[in-house]
Amino acid sequence: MHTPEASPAHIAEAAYDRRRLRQWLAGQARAEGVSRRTMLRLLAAAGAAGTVPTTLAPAAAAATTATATATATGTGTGTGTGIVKPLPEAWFTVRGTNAETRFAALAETGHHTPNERFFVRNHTATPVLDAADWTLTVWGDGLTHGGSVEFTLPDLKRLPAVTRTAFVECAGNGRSLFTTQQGQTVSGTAWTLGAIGTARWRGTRLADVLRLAGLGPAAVDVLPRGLDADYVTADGTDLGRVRRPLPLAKALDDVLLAYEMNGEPLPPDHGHPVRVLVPSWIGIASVKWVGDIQVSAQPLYSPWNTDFYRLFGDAYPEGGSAPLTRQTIKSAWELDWNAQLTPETEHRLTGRSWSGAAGVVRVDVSTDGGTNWRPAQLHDTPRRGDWTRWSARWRPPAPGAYTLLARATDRAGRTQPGSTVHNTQGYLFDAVVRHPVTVA
Ligand SMILES: Nc1nc2c(c(=O)[nH]1)N[C@H]1C(S)=C(S)[C@@H](COP(=O)(O)O)O[C@H]1N2
Ligand SMILES: [Mo]
Repeated sequence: MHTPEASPAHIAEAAYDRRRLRQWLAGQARAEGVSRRTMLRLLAAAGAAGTVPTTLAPAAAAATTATATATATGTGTGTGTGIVKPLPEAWFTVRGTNAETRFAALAETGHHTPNERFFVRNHTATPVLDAADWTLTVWGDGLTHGGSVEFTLPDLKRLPAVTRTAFVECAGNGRSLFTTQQGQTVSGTAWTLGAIGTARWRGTRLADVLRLAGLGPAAVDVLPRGLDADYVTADGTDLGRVRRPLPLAKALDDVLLAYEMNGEPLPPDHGHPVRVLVPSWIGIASVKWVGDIQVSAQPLYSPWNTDFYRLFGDAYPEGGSAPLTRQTIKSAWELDWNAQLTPETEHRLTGRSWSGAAGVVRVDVSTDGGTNWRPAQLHDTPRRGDWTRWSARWRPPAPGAYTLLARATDRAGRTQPGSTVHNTQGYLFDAVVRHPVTVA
């Protein structure tokens, strides 16, 4: 992480990853059928181009114990996105297989993002799964018996249910600002700030499921995997199904197997019937359409924590940073880019700020390009893994072009900086955004 944090949990995460990397370099860790030599080369190459070598082996045959009963039949809404729900222009900007929520469309919503307006990030296409056929297989040598255990949806629902509000935010949210605001080149989906949504999730604690499955003392990693189709890169490399290891410490802490979103069964695009929900962490950790979870006594790797979702670039080690975990801190105005406002009228401008480390306790705004600042009024109780709504009154003095800025501070003392250190894949943009508006 380029923003150091001093919290015990973060130190544990960082130490964990260093140990895992050492074990793996020493040949003691598995990487799902990908040879150590290939992985070493991957680590070295990823920094340079952010591309994936064509020799990367497909996911290992460990999948035999998984129930891949589903087929990726997501045909989309005729837009070719592979997304099932309607994507009205007033709410979304379509970016390939993804749909970004327009922040202006959140002005009319409450604390929680309605499912219909929640952003979608799909590596391939939404698979339409039948909850009645769905099973979750928990397997691996981190279980005391070393075998596999299956759970149906009714099995999960018989366990104690937990409800919590949490945002899901893509690690690349704000990526296009590296280019438009800092003049830098980055690769990946050109999100503005709308690759985030906050929902009330209901589900089963992953910890409860792991314990029931026979979690053993040797387990260190769990690897949830989606039932969507294999992800094939632009150059034709099949990386297998979306999967990303989670350290056991996080898996046992606050992770949910969510089956409800804002009081409804999970919609197809958001992981129906069950997704992993990893509060405060980057979106990729929250694997949708989860079909199996490997529990391993050895550290695990997948392309989603080796060549993706690390920070590469001049400011980072050659092999990249440690795999990204927590989200960074951001703010967004609930206004379109270049929104038009009337002069000499008092406007109530609104926005939201959030941080992966702690609740946002303060937001300062500027309506004159950053010369003068004043505190915004906060409208939510600050909570970690959640956003805080705010508002500020502004009476534009005269017609013209203005730049609005909002700068959040969280309870852990983190404040948005003036610029973000560049990384090639454009992750974790946290700088104060310069939002242009026109007064006319
Ligand atoms: N199975 C699966 N899970 C996935 C993904 C995916 O493509 N397939 N995308 C991930 C990424 S990169 C993000 S940011 C979040 C997005 O969640 P949402 O589409 O519900 O907003 O899901 C994550 N989980
Ligand atoms: Mo993401």
